[in-house]
Amino acid sequence: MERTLLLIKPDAVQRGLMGVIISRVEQRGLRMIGMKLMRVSRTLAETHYSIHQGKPFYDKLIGYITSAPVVAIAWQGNRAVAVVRQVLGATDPTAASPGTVRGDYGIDIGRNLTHGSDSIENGQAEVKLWFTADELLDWERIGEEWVFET
Ligand code: DAT
Ligand code: MG
Repeated sequence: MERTLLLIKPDAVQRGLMGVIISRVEQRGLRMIGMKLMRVSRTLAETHYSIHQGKPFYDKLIGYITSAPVVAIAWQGNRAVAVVRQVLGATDPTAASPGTVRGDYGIDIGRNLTHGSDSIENGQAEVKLWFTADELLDWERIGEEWVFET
């Protein structure tokens, strides 16, 4: 089944938005299979954002993500990657629709509160990068048949 990585970035943790962000995804019906509050090392930040290396915003992005604790969450479920991206909204909060996390709580692109994996392959890879196998739990939420048709 699809897996995806959600990061609640330092600004969202500092602003007390952990709960509302988790709730939005949880209520959508995805199954949380791993979660941890952690400080991001420079090495992990650079690996995670390697695709953006050399871009003008790269140094600030690494500084931002390593500046204070983040919450990393692995989610599983049908269409998990697209669902989390939809809940988060567009990268630039002023372009994100109202009703999305970024559209409701964000303003600057460099303080956009969250990260969500952007493809099925990256979802698998990012969950592996951020979690060890024994940090991921195999369980079933009750009533998943009322969320997923198959
Ligand atoms: P997303 O986080 O929506 O997947 P992305 O992968 O293109 O967006 O970029 C990663 C992060 O880098 C993004 O959350 C915020 C920052 N960023 C992206 N484009 C930016 C820009 N033009 N100026 C400043 N920061 C930017
Ligand atoms: Mg991205």
